Amino acid sequence: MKKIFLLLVSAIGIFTACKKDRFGTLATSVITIQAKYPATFSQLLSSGANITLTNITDGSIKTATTNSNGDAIFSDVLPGTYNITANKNLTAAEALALTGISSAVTLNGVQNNATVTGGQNATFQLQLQGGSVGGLVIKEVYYTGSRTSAGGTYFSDQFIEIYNNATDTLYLDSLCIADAFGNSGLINPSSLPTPFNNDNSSVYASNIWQIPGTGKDYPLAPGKSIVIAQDGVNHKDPTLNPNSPVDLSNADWETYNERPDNRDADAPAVPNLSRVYFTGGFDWLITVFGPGIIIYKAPFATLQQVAIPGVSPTTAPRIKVPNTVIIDAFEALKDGSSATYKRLPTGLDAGFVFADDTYNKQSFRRKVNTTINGRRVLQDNNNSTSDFEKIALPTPKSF
Ligand SMILES: [Ca+2]
Ligand SMILES: [Ca+2]
Repeated sequence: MKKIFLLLVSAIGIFTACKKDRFGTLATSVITIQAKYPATFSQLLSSGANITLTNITDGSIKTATTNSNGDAIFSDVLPGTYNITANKNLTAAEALALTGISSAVTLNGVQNNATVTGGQNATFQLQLQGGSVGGLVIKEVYYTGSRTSAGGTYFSDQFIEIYNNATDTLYLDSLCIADAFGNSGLINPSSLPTPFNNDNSSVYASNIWQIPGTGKDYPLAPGKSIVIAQDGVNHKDPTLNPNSPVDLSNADWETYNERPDNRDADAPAVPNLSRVYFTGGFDWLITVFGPGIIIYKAPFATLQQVAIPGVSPTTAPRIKVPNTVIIDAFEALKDGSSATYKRLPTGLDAGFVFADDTYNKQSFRRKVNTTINGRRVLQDNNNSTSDFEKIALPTPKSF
């Protein structure tokens, strides 16, 4: 027993020696921990963040909250090695002011193995991250098409633009883009609303295209977008339609519908989406009367194939995409009185847009809600009526 007591005394003696300088006073340090918001936020320094300082030698823990300068100040910190964590919970209202999007979020920051040297004051900066606010949204849908100088119809210049409305980089790998089955309105006297309209929990897709990649091959930075062209070419080319409003030769992706008769040309400079499911004709023509578009992530094999009620059994089934996997949706109908033809559940999209005519070059672009550090934050209230504006000419990759 006496031996153990002596050992304890000497251990405490060594420990105490570490804490003291040559005058016998404790050689502690003042340590400042600064919590910083992600660069995409409207403010740099985070006040009210909870900071924890854990001494990894003895496990002792100190906590403090950052002040209005984003600093948490710890006096009397003993020399040693520390793990530092920062945590900040933002209410929806706080997130709205910082990110432009009203959504509660938790941010965290970590610095492990920070060295505190006896008697030397130090500042450590912790970058808060991990709480991405916002997501991928459909930024623009140009579906109306244009007229040729001879008055003919031209629809190969359609495109869909997808935008990263989040505060962090998002990955497009395996993202699917699909159009919903069903008429856009009373196109002809026999046009009926979709027979699937009693299901408010799913969208029934006619065609599905997918961005390839295995997880992190296709990053998209906050405030950046991709354009998916029906055909990735300059539609203003004299051999196509000089009246077309768009040059899509620099599109990020195109829908190349490979067929034995080569009716769809493969633009070599623009990568092709994967064709997951297709019931269309020569190309991915989204109806010029107004399409329903969804973006989602789900493996095709997990989705149910459902026959269209009331049609010939030889007609290809549609793919049931549950609302739960759908990231964003856009609905356009033939005109303002076509509401009964809505194909998308109101929970996904409470409204719809409509153009003044077909082939009139009008496009539909999501409104800008606010701009933070030059990054546009787009409005997303799950209602195409209020979230989108009708514009006279499409604006791929711009506003
Ligand atoms: Ca094509
Ligand atoms: Ca191509």
